Amino acid sequence: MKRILTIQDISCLGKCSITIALPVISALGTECVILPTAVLSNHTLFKSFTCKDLSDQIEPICEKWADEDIKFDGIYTGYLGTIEQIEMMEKIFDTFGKDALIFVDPVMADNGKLYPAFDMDYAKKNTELCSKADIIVPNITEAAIMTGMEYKEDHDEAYINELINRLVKLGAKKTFLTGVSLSEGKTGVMGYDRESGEVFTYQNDKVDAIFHGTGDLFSSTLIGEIMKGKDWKDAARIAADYTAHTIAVTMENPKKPWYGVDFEATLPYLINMD
Ligand code: PXL
Repeated sequence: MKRILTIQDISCLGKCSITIALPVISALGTECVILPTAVLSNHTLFKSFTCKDLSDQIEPICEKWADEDIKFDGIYTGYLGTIEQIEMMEKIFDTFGKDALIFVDPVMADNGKLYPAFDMDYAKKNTELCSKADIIVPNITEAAIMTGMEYKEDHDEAYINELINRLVKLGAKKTFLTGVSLSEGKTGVMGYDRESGEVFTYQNDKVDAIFHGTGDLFSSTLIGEIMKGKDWKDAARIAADYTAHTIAVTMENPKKPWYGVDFEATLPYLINMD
């Protein structure tokens, strides 16, 4: 069985980061080892939150795994709390990343804004982490911040191409840009493979609502499908379809929570997707 290490926070309430990565990656048949960077009462889009930083646990935990000679097929980083934690990822990549796919989702912003806990110094460090990855998965806001471009909610092909060109220069082998809307009523993902120069675009119907945790759902599905052996484009198509389907199912739930999507209801659908 393949084994992934995912490094991100535990938001006890809120359906994001580890509470999405663990069930989704497990459901796709890969062992998901977790390294929690912090424990929060809930994600940072609630009106307030508690946060216990776990930075001092990262090194001792990794030492135990190194003693056990544990190997990973993939390392997936998501929301990281601080610049110091990003610096720790570089060491983890050196220790455990030699034969692992390094997958960095530079979670820090959405809808044109940085998340409340972050500033531009953090964003700069996150950009550096992306240059160490095999695969990066920014949304348009994160991509604009990382490349010094203006954020455009309404965008055209020229803007997206420029964003992708600049992201590719960061150095990752594959770049997936999410939240790309190239025609009326559609949204999806654009991918670029540095080795072949191939560009890939996949669009779904757009739902006019904002849901939290959908980026984490997309990334967890994408790496889960890649671990299953799916080609990068098929994996992205499945991740986009699964995310869109989960949003549609959530919309139909009159009692849906405002803070996340009903992915629990759609996991059986994901398992059978091809
Ligand atoms: O879904 C991204 C995410 C992950 N973790 C925490 C967050 C957010 C988004 O706001 O606050 C703690």
